[in-house]
Amino acid sequence: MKTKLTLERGDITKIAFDAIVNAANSSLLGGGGVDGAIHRAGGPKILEACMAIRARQGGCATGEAVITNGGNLPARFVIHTVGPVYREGDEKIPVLLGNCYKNSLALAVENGLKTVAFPNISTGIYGYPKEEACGVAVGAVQAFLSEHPGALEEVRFVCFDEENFELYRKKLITDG
Ligand code: AR6
Repeated sequence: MKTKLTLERGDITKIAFDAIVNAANSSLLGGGGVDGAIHRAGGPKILEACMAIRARQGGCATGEAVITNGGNLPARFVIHTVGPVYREGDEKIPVLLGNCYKNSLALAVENGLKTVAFPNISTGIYGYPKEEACGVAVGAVQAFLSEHPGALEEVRFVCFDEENFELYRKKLITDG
């Protein structure tokens, strides 16, 4: 079956999917933005699991992803990925952002998960221009889905702000 690619305006902490993705930092110890919202809503079990991963592998590199329980969230798991801090003209930056989406989806498939929701990684505190980030995110997800047909049931972009929501709406209509 073809994977559904969907869009929602709202708060990702409310999504009852197999996994929601967190725009974390490499310490995995929480922060502001969506990371702060996920840890606040999910409670201490998520942080405990992040600390166990830190003890094992010393955090998470930019573009990589790790998985924890979902604590008190409606989602069963949280996939924590670390987006790049934006730097204009650096060719590695879009590659690293694309890796966040690709590696998060790969981790979901490895764990037998079927539904995954993403926030707009790097477009808040990390300063990635929203339109460019939208192009990278949609491109990376579509590439993964065409390479792994039927592996997932639904991938959803959850946009907190109106600007991102409109960009994704236009992009997803354009891409069919
Ligand atoms: N649900 C969905 N999206 C949200 C929510 C929410 N509850 N809250 C914010 N957003 P940011 P980054 C959107 O800053 O740029 C943290 O301190 C927000 O509108 O959360 O990757 C980490 O610890 C924006 O579009 O993440 C890192 O240090 C998007 O989430 C750093 O911020 C990403 O904004 C990561 O920065």
